[in-house]
Amino acid sequence: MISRIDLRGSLPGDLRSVLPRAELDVEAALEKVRPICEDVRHRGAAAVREHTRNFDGVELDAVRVPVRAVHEALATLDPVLRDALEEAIRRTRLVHRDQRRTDVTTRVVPGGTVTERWVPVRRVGLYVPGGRAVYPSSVIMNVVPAQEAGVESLAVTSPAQAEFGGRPHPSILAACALLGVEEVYAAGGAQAVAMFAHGTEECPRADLVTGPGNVYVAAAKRLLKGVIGIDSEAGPTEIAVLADGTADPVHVAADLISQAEHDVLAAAVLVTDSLALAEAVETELKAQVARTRHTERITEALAGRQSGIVLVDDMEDGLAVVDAYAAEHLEIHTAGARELAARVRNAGAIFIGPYAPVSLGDYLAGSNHVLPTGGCACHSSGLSVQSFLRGIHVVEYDEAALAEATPRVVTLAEAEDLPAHGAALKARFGWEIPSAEGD
Ligand code: HSO
Ligand code: ZN
Repeated sequence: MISRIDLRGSLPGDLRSVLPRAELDVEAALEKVRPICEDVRHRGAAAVREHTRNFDGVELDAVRVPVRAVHEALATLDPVLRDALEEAIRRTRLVHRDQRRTDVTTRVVPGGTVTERWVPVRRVGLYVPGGRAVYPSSVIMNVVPAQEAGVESLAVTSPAQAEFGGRPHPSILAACALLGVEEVYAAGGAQAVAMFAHGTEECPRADLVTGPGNVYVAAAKRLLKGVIGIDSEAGPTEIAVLADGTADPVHVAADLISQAEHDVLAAAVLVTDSLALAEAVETELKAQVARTRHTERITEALAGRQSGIVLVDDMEDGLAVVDAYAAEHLEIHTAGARELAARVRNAGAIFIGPYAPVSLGDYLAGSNHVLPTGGCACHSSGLSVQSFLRGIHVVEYDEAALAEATPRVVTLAEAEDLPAHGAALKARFGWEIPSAEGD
């Protein structure tokens, strides 16, 4: 069911091109979402309601969910689920609280300082998927870093669900209530991103939109970035496992299956130097997939061209492969896993050893589960407090420090044929270039 890619012997120069990966055609979706976004820009809430009727089959009087309904969802939440959500919030908050930044002032020269001041984004819209993917855990992973960053205005949107009276899934509403978020909208897809980007009568515009969604959400983010800030365009979930002969095939197979469970396009990749492990994992996959609930979806994900077992000669080659792949999640099941993990350059998150599976990170490790997919881990990080902050440089120079800098500024400005830049400094010193004495 899962294909093998044999890279024993020597690794190809362009490793990326031989590794399995899903192709997500965001470009094709762009043309579909463009008219929707335009419509929301021109007609506001009426357009959001109309597209909600067309796509979600729900007739809404208002896109905003009444605050009362948010609190009611919490009141009727199963207490065992409430306990699990509360503990997830507590652990996630612990980790994200430690990500807060403090302003740093650098004394560049006597009388001249630059301070980096960290300022939260004022208003953020958080997108939470609906439909098959009802993830109250994603509410936590988006809201907690925004709150810890000090974002003052937070709104959550999630698709309207016909079976819940046109509101988002009750567990989404309950998670919002637990986190103290009362501004919730029943909108999904491109119209929800456009609602945040342009604002409507019901929903003031936001400065930033974050959160995973389907290909239409990704396309709307791509189209509207500039009008609104975005996090990454999250694609289907990925897990890579780097394992040697010491790994337990039962764990490895279970973890590959756990992420394949998300989507037929989810990727599960095993990289190993042990043929015996590869064979044992194949056997385990067959046995475990048959026993799990979403057999069809998982079978399709594992058989897809985005998944595979990559055979390498040794762990050095294994490292090269996982770095080239740049997985959203990377598990390491090898002897000396921690040392190997320290050498990995590209991964959204790394999970070390047999007792740190990705599923723990999805819910309760304290780490964030909104992570870069599609190879973007080679240049981007997952969601964090930093995602909701801007670093503003505040420059303060006194007269003597500016005088000291003037000759060099004038020289650099002349070199760029921008004499007025130099003149702006000279104007302060009677148009003379102060001497650069004292260097
Ligand atoms: N593995 C997903 C997150 C998630 N898993 C939510 C369960 N619920 C992407 O990192
Ligand atoms: Zn997951």
